[in-house]
Amino acid sequence: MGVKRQGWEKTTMKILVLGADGYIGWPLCLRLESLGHEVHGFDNYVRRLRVKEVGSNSAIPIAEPDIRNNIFEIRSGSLKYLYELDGYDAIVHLAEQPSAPYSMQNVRFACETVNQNVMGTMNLLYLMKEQNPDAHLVKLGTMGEYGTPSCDIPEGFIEDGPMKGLPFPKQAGSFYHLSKVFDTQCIEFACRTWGLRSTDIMQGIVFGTRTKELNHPDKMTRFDYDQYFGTVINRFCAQAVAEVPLTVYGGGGQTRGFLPLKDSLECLVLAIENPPAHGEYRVFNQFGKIYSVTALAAYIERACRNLGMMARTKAIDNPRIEAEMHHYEPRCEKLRMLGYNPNWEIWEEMEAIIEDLIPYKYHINKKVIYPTTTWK
Ligand code: USQ
Repeated sequence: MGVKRQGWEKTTMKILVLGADGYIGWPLCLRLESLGHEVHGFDNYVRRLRVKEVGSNSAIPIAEPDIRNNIFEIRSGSLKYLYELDGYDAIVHLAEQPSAPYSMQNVRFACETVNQNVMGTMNLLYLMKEQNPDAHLVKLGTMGEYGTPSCDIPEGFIEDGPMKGLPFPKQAGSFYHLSKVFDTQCIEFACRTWGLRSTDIMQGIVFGTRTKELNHPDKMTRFDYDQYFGTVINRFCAQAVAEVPLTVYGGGGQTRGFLPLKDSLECLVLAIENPPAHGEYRVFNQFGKIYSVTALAAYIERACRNLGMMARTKAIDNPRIEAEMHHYEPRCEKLRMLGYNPNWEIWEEMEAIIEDLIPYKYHINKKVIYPTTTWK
């Protein structure tokens, strides 16, 4: 079967997805396979354990690994035991501990996050150097690496002046985000020194339940809403469905870039199918639209009204140390140049999530929603 899209000459690619059981990894595997690529998945299933350990669950039930494996096979194991990288065109690295609050609980969780994330990336870089230096590493970083500086945020590199071309300074807001800053430094170093090639994706906050491949109960991807693994839009949707107040932290002026899950897949596919040159380290800022937390809460209220429901908002003390009123002008041009065009309305996306959660209303554990971990 031949597929041929803009800028990409091969008919199929051989792609390894690390973190294939995750919120993004699972639907990404299904998407890449549906595009005709040869896809191999790898995961150690630690996310499932961590969510259970914090007393939570995926609001939308997900298939057990053996059932998932009948749909798409995921090899089980830890990144450090990954040994065979030969022959892959692209390696997508999503296999990290993704939660800022989880990393901020205490020294144990901070070290666990930094250790696993950074060591995983370093092991992978060495393996690529030894076995497959031509492969394209697509690495999931985060917009949170940049923090919230008072100037506009370029895509990875300073664009003008005497420091033009140097990496843009990072000012992460948690040990989790810092682990990604160090990943970034390692990857840039590996490209500069060993001639590897990579796209480092500075992704914003992903939300949503739907992609076109998630069309059967056994194919659903996880949906977390607890204080650690839920992110703000998904949490607010679950809170509205569970009829608890929306947890706006502090002043609510915190502003971030967001994109639906379907756009995250589209952007990752664009990066994979349009690889950088050998030895190139490139950075994509990956988000669709920018909102403040207060604006999101207002949109959730609107989405609920459209569905005949009511959402209430409750400002609570901010458990994090972060700017609550700040400049936020990050650029996102490279993916737009490859064809990404965010074409959705936020309240419609929220309505879809809420509709998908309503059947599982009594599955949502209200006890794991309120934040107890603080940055103080
Ligand atoms: N927030 C609330 N109420 C909540 C949850 C969050 O007001 O109930 C606020 C937070 O204080 C923060 C903002 O919403 O200002 C975003 O918080 P989040 O938990 O949705 O996102 P964050 O901790 O930044 O991390 C998430 C993912 C992470 C990814 C990052 C992208 O967990 O893996 O790297 O989003 S970004 O935020 O662009 O760095």
